[in-house]
Amino acid sequence: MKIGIVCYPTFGGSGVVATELGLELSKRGHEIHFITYNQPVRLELLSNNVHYHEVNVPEYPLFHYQPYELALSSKLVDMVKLHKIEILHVHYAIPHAYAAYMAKKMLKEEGIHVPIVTTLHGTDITLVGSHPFYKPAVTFSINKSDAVTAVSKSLKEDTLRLFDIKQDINVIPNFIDLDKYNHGFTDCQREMMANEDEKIITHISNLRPVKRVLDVIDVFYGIQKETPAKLMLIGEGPDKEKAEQRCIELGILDKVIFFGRSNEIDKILCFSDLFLLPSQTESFGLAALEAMASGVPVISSNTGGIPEVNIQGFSGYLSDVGDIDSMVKNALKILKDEEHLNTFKNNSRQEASKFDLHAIVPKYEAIYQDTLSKCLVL
Ligand code: GMT
Repeated sequence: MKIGIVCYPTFGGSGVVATELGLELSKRGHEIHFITYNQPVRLELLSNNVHYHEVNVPEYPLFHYQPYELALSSKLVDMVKLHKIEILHVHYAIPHAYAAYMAKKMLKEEGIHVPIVTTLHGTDITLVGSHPFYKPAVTFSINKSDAVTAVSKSLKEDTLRLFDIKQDINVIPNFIDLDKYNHGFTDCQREMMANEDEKIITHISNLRPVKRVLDVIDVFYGIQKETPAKLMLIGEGPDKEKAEQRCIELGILDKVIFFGRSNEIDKILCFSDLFLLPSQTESFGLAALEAMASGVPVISSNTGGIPEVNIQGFSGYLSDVGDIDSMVKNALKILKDEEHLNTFKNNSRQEASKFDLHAIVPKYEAIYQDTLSKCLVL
């Protein structure tokens, strides 16, 4: 199949999932066209089967807001025609599903039929999409998609609760390439990061308020009072300064390493003992899954789709949002001795293997096939 993938090219989970999906589909013989405003961060290799088309938005002083949707739908029209793309898969409803619908309509005028698959990722529904300023357009574009998928059962329920949806929503969970995590690094440079007796605690996110980064710092503060530890904080975002300030207030800045954005997450996870994800809301928690695949147990909140990934008492523990004491207690339970920690590490790997891309990607292929055959009938 010739598949056009629209996503955010940034470090966010939706862009990561879209990119990894495209790369795997290309290995399975499909021709993939990424259409977005920058080369996606995890898209390192372009090949015969993997193409990237940049959406340019010319600046014009009249516009207070540059019309990205317009540029995107025009680019989609051009690329579908030029490369004979058969199906468009848009990740994140806003504004991708809307722009794809416009492209579909324009193409129809020229006798070209291209169905749209929309994947909902979370904040496009729970935080941004349900805002009254966007809701009618988001509802419309979900309902006008030819197929809709959501990354967790919880996100499907949220979507049905928050919007008037007439479409079936297929749950296809996020996935990971387990081969990437069975690397057996020999250069796992733990000693550069911490002393032998120190536990390594890690958090990775875009440091937005929804991630509750101050909770990460507070939980770490509680942990290091009881056992020697270092915190690795990976990511950039609006709450980074607040996090640094909290570390200064608590007198633990020397125990916290701020990495900024990193493309070497697997290398950091390989020496981590525990992952913290205390989010306010989280439709899935891809970062937690990536940690688990590296054998890192997870202390998380119990919000949204996280319980579908992190299993209570097995791969980690879940607490109510903001319950720092419970998170500290649970973290110490896992870290209390090496044997216990190793059991949780093994369990995490085992649980993560349920999300192997070889099991999940065919589900998307089946949706494409099904959608294309339905559109042929119409
Ligand atoms: O979590 C983020 O801040 C990024 C965001 C995104 O849209 O890129 O992530 C959402 O999609 C990820 C991939 O499906 C999910 O793993 C995240 O849970 C979800 N984030 C939220 O729901 C807050």
